Amino acid sequence: MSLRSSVARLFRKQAVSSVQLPRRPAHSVALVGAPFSRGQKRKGVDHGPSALRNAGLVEKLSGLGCQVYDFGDLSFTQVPSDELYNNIIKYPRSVGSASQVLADTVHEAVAAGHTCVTLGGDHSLALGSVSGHSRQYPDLGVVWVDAHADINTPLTTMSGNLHGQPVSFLLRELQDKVPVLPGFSWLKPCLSRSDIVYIGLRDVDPAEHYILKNYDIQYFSMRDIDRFGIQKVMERTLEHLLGRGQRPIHLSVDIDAFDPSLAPATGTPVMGGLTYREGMYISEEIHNTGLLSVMDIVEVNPLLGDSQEEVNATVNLAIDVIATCFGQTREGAHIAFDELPTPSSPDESDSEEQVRI
Ligand SMILES: [Mn+2]
Repeated sequence: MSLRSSVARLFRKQAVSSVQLPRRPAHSVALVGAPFSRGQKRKGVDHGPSALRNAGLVEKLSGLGCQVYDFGDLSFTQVPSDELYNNIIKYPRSVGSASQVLADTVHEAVAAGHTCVTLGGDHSLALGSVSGHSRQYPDLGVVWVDAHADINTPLTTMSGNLHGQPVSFLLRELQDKVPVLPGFSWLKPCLSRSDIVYIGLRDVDPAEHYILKNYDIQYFSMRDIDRFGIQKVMERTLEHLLGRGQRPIHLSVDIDAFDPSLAPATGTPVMGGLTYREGMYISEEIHNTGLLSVMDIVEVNPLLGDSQEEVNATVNLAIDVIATCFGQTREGAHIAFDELPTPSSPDESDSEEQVRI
């Protein structure tokens, strides 16, 4: 009896050390740098991708068991004379052509079976990433985490910056309100008003508010997060997008969704944003769906921020958001154990005692 259990134990030890333990299926992640800044006016947001890479993003994802395919940083052709459209819209041809390049790359990445992470760059690049994503998965749903709704049309914008307008170009229902800008003829609207949910809004222009209300677009402002709590907000977000069936998720995270105390190095900070814990909860819930297909992380600007500490805090926060979307958890996780090691005894005869767990 005692001998048999000793042999069994010995055998099990060998089996554990020689057999590959079952692992959760690894994500294959395509990283696409989109160092683009012409959708807004601050210098430096084009350094976002290199800041995220230098802070160890690839190593972080690899450590989570992801296979990382780094597509590098896209290079965007300079448009020599990119005049204002309608005396207000800045760099339409530059934004249009960069977004077209990004759309092709994101499409290529998801068609090859990768989950794609686009590193901005400003939020105008969502024109490209959502378009390219929808070319492969026309039924995708978007979670847009942002202080701003980015849904001005070229006719309602007060700043003329295209990073405040991408959603208006993507929504089918708005197309009779949106002119075709020079450089945008390739772009086809690919979302319906019920395909997007906003989280974190707190700086919404009057025309944007009109659009959200009049087109019945689902959003959760910071006030809604205060009222319902982030758990309820995520439950309702996922019910809205997935209630009638599974579909790929496009997560578009503007780092300015977070409170400026956490993410100061960004171009348009707004007081009263997401806490670290709310941001991690959103990311955990997205990961738990198993449906994340493309994510954007945008508006990290390493040239803003009053100190290196502020820049590092912003960059590390962005990395935590990405890592959490790919399985980093606050409660811990394990893939390398299926049982605990047992102290070995010099006398095999009493091993039965020790095996009892
Ligand atoms: Mn934005």
